[in-house]
Amino acid sequence: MLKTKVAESLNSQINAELYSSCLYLSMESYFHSVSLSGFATWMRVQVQEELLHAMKLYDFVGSRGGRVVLEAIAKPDADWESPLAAFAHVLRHEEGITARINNLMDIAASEQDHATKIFLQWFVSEQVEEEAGVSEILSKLRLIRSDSSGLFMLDAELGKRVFVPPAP
Ligand code: OFO
Repeated sequence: MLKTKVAESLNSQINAELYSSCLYLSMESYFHSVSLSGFATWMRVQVQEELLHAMKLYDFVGSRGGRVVLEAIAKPDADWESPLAAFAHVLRHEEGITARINNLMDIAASEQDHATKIFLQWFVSEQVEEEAGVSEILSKLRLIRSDSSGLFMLDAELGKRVFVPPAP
């Protein structure tokens, strides 16, 4: 059975992951509005990944006899001044999510909840990957600056991203 403090923290993380999916869905629409369909595809995959993160947490809470209590999801931004500004936002956001996961891990450790610690290990590794992937795109956008051919090449590259559901 989950202790109250751990259950509340996991519930709060479900909300954070659902917010992430809304933020990236909003970014998908922004990228469509500036005719960068490859960036939009990348964001759609990101939306699917965030929903998967939320559902992983949801299922874990249920499997430990906890109760999921959903909260309102904050309204995400709708506009960014450039693709660079959008991806800088993504990196800031993911760094915040990493801090939340680390905090969750600290709570699980202080409550001596070993099962939750093992479960959260997947999220710790996932955040390393997320930050690395976003940092790479951000570096490319900084190199490209206002070179539109570079931007279109990156758009084509990002458009190849596909959602790979994890093995059951
Ligand atoms: Fe769920 O990792 Fe991004 O937010």
